[in-house]
Amino acid sequence: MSAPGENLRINSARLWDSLMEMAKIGPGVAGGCNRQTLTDDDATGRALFQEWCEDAGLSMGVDQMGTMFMTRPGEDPDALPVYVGSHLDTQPTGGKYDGVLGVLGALEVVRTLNDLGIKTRHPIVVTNWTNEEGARFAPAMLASGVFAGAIPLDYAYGRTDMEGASFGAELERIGWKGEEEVGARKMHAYFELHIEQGPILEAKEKTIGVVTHCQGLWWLEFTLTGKEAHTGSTPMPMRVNAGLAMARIFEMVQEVAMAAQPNAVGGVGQVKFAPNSRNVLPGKVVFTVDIRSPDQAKLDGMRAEIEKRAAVICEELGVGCAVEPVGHFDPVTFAPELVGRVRKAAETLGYSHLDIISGAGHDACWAAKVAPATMVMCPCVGGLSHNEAEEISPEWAAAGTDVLLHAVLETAEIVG
Ligand code: HGY
Ligand code: MN
Ligand code: MN
Repeated sequence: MSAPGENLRINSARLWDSLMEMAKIGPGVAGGCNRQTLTDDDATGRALFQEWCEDAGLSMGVDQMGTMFMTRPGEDPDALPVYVGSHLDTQPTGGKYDGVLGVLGALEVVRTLNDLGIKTRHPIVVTNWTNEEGARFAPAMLASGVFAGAIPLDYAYGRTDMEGASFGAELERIGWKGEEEVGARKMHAYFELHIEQGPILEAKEKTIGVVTHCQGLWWLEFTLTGKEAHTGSTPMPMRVNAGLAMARIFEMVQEVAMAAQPNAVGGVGQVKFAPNSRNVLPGKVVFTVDIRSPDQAKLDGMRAEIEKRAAVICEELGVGCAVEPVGHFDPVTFAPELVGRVRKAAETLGYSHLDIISGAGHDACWAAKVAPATMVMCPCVGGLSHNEAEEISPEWAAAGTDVLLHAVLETAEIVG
């Protein structure tokens, strides 16, 4: 079936209004959002999304990880659905568009098809994956990881946040633990629209990112054990200083990532000191090293070097060192046929475009394990994301969703 003409576009004002409406739920303190997974705000956002979807004639299914599947029927009851989605959960100091554009852009695709009475052979399923961010419960992309069979359901249920609350208990508490077996659904294809979260598209003045790959990731959780002692009266030679070991490991991670350039990153976003008292040397320091690369050998090489050198650093300081991988996926190659449809859609619509490797991880990375999958990206201002100042233009949002519409339609096949 040929792709629809260049005049077929989404309703940009309706999309932008929906983005702004959703952004009011779990607002941040600086213009962004703090709608963390399985919080009451997440539940409120889910309810609003469900209302909008049901108003658009979609029927809801929810799996045991709380992922929401909103189905628009197709004309062929035997045809596997085309899934289109992303995530509504945000970072604690997140933006209004990370993930949300992909979920509400998918809903806008359906709303546009409804407006025009367009029918498709394959059903279309608008999807909101639970806990993409991994901010409250590691790892990131947790529900899509369980869906792809990469993460056991019980492991996911047992993950705990900084206060000790478990994923499973919180999912029950907010009333979004569904009945469906996770991963039982089969996909004809999966598309995800997402902001780039990096500076490339804006810098190169390209409106659409044609996402060919996504870099792989390791999240290595280090637990360093020192000796709690007085920061004033304990002589320097007597200290078993886990905080010092942490600092040296941070420096070393930076050095390893810089030595692995180009196409490698490494850093730490979260640290927990215990007892975290100003005048007590820490007995325990827990932090997660986040390393990524599109090159498998480089990614695994960085992991091996960091773990080896961290052990030496801790040995020298008499500090205990335990490492647990709490997040991982290998570099992803998206389905060339679907990537081609995204590129063709951008050309049909007259949008400048650039092939790009995703720096951030996405649910599409796990979907790609079980079905042909790909992504569409739009720029974001200054490449800034995971920051309340994250910003995109209505034009970029509309362009990305127009391309999503065309690529999805070519895959779901217009009938009648
Ligand atoms: O970590 C990531 O890349 C994503 O934002 N969860
Ligand atoms: Mn995201
Ligand atoms: Mn994110």
